[in-house]
Amino acid sequence: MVAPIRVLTAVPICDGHDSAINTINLEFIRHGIEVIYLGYHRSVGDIVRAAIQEDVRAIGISSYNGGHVEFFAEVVDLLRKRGASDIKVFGGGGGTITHKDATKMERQGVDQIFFAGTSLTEMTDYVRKHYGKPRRRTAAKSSDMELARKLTEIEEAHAKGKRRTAKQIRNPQSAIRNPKVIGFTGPGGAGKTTLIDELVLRVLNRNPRARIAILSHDPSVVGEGALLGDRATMINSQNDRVFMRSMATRGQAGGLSPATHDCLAQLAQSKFDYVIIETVGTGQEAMPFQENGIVDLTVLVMNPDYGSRLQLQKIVMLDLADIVVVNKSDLQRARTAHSEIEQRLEQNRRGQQLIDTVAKRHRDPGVDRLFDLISADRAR
Ligand code: B12
Repeated sequence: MVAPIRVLTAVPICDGHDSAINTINLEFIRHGIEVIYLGYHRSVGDIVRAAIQEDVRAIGISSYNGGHVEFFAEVVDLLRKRGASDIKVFGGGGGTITHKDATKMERQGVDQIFFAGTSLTEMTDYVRKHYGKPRRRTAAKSSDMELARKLTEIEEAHAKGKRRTAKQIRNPQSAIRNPKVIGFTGPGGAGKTTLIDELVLRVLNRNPRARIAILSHDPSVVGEGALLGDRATMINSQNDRVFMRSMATRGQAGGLSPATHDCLAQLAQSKFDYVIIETVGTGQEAMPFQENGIVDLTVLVMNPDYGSRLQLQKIVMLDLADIVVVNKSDLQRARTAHSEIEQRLEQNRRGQQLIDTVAKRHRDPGVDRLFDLISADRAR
């Protein structure tokens, strides 16, 4: 088995035209490509940082609001400055990018511009042909790049059926666990990513030297391509003190990837204060952090709209989580949800914490409380 091609896609700053890239992302993932989607209104710095951390083969930019000649050139330039010229740049923007512009952009180092009328198949074939072969690497120029490449090695080793890379990663139990590892899980749409992003902001603000790693998971489409879209929701995590890696489940059920443990072991040996793992949106039976010692603390994030009280009896993570969060607690059903979940947790007699949050709200007191709980044992 060969690991899927990974590309990053994004729309430039001051540009909200995301319809084209959404269509293209979907076509790519259907053809076995893993797409890390950064969203729209993204700066050159955010795009290049994400591309390096995700160790992608190429960056696909969709640009409609003008300024494309300069914007694409700045991306190519910053990649070069950061020693990441092995990451290629391509893109399109319908009729807003003229053939004359494209010629100039290609001279400036852009691989290819696609014009109006190009079929989705042509674009997919291009990516497979040009970004599917092994690449030549130069020495890593930053700690982010070095770490990103190690994570790629781990994922590639797993794709070939090997659990460990030649570099002999220690397993999570024996690794020196400096960072606090926190696992976030819960159903899709509960607001896990937004909540994590708000917690990241609090960590960054409280400690000006703190560094955080995030391992974020999204499902692979029948074991092949995947849309890794959590970065598109992140605002505060677009920061040089945050190392984020998006992982596809690559055919494994349960919320994590086959390579998660080894990647976590690698991160545990790097200099982070916190490592946050976010699972895919999970179902009632999921126990993603059951394997011994994988996390220090588990947080189950729930949406108040889980259905009837009976549904709660079936959610296994309600027995296992250290903290249960009812996010979107501004919704009408939230008070009922809080008391139903509270009663359910009381039956466990484990002293589990229950917190209400509105993660989308800035300075939410519930998120502050959650932050105090998870950072209680960390230096201020
Ligand atoms: C749909 C659309 C909108 C929608 C956007 C919806 C959305 N969420 O994306 C809405 C109505 C919201 C909108 C708003 C605006 N729009 Co508008 N919009 C368009 C429109 C009609 C189509 C663009 C599109 O999605 N095409 C579909 C894609 C799939 O096809 P394509 O463009 O031919 O692209 C091909 C290739 O280039 C390639 N491709 C494209 N991107 C990428 C990326 C990669 C990685 C790859 C591999 C390939 C690739 O894929 C296609 C293959 O055939 C264009 C006009 C036009 N006909 O192009 C104007 C257009 C882009 N908009 C324009 C403008 C001015 C605006 C507004 C500023 C209008 C206003 N005054 O409010 C706002 C700004 C929005 C914002 N926040 O940025 C102008 C831009 C002018 C310019 N740059 O000089 C255009 C050109 C219309 C015009 N003629 O004036 N817009």
